[in-house]
Amino acid sequence: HAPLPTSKKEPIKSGDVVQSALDKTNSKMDENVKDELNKTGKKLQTGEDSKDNSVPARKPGVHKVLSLDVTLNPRDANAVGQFGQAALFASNEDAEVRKRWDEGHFNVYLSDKIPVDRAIPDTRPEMCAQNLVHDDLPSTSVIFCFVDEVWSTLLRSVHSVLNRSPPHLLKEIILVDDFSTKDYLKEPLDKYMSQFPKVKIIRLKERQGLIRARLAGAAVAKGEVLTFLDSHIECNVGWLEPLLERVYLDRKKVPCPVIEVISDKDMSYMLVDNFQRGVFKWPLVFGWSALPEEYIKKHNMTVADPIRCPVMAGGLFSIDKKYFYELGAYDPGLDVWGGENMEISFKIWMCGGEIEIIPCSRVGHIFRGQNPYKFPKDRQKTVERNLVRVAEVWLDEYKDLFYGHGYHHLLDRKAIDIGNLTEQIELRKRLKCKSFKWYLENVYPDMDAPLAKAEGLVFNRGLRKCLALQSGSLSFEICDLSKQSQHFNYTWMRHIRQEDLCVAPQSKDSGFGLQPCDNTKPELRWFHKSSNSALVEFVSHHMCLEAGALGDTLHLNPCVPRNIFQKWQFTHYHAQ
Ligand code: LR7
Ligand code: MN
Repeated sequence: HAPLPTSKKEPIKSGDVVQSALDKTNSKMDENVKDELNKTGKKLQTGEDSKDNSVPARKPGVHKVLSLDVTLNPRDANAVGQFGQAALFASNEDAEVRKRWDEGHFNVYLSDKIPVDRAIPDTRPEMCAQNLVHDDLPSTSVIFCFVDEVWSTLLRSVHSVLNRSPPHLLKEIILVDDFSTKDYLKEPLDKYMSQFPKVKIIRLKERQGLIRARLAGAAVAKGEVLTFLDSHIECNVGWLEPLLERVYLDRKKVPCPVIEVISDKDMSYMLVDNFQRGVFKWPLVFGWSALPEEYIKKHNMTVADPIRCPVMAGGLFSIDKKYFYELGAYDPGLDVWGGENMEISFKIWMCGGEIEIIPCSRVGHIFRGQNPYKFPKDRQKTVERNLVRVAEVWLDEYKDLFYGHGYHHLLDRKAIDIGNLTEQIELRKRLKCKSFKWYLENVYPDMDAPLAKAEGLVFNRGLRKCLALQSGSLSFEICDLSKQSQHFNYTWMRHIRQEDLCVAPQSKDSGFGLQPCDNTKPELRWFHKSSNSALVEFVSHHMCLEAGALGDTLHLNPCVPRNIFQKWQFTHYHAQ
């Protein structure tokens, strides 16, 4: 499930909140600011941006972000959870809390008690309220997809958009009902939303999953920009303009708000740490990571500057609608949940765009431990299948790292049907997207992505000689780094490989051979944990590669821990 960004988790004091929110309120356009700008020639944004010469510079914006928030003086200041504070419940309500938990896998009981238009603390960095944006920003369609979302959370999401977005920039709110089963999401929802002319509801006739549900929403959207949000969020003061401003400055920028944490337990709104960006680890697992201190210094970054992100979390972002379609939108072959954030992230970066987190735009999201809805098929298999589609289209030779981190079994295409990828591969060609190598070097250089687990000479400790591949067969030689014939890779497929040939156990008696490498053949794989350890045959699990004590022969023998003729060492190890 979605990982939490780090947070100091300081409780919010209501006095502070109201005061700071009021201090920052500034809903009138400020002509003086324009003059001031002209005088000082001050730039709108700093950081990475100033070094980007690919787009013609636009003149700076002229008005302060409209901090519209009709909830600042809430009608029910004493209500539970008001101002984003933790809502409490008495011990005798415990059973009720438990009972309703599974409806959303968070505290549904409390959510229902909190006003649907509660105030939340304005958590933006101080300078955000002073930032300038353009008058003629593009309008946006906000798209919420949902399946069996909790009533009060869905409403709070919609209200937060209505109450905290400048009306001229909010074209519409599109609710895409991904075939929910709950009755309250049918007529009652229609009826409730009919009071808001901007809210439209689309109902899917069968469960499509969030990816195709978003596509259905995008297909009817009329705004120039699409803004996707999860259906259990609260948009903060001034959240929208900073996102649209980025798209306005460059239509290939894909801005994401800072995602803050709404506690699943007490529904409190929690500030998260600054300078966090979206990254991934193998096998394509999303996570947060703080920008290194040196990077912040080197780029002179302030807490309000956009943060370039190798990948986005997935659920909350704005994108120019035309650009979204130029990119081929999402791969419609992705099912239900998962992987689409990787797909769109790689696609954006490799095909000429950029993903950024905009600290002046903040949206709270309820992070929860489990998906509260059913997966039509097995959850794990669904996500794995989505990831394989992404890996096969976008990762080039690096897809071995994906499979090599616990997903070897997905190489067996008889076991999983990944569907047709022709269109996705064609799209990548047509868009002339850059390689994954380029992406790693330019967008995510701190990612460790060695193409082999180990490489170099393969030294046998008992024989004190190295493996060599000479005229089509394996033998031992005095170790010599300068000889290519002694160089092997221990790959992520767990192959012992030289060029296209892999070390293969042929049979117990007839010695060893070589076979053309083939990722799908488990019999070509060897376990090798660390330097000076055994090479264990993958299929049998207890047979080890052993050098003949008298010379040039190789055998497959039962593993014996103390046998040094079964101990092997590569020159370099990349992964632990
Ligand atoms: O079949 C489905 N149909 C839907 O309409 C499944 C889900 N959905 C809806 C659902 O009701 C919700 O509004 O899609 C939205 C996202 O589903 P969640 O809230 O269960 O997802 P998540 O928050 O656990 O997961 C994150 O990763 C997902 C991967 O597919 C999506 O990209 C989510 O949008 C994404 N959420 C965020 O980025 C919020 C921050 C989380 C983090 C990190
Ligand atoms: Mn979510």
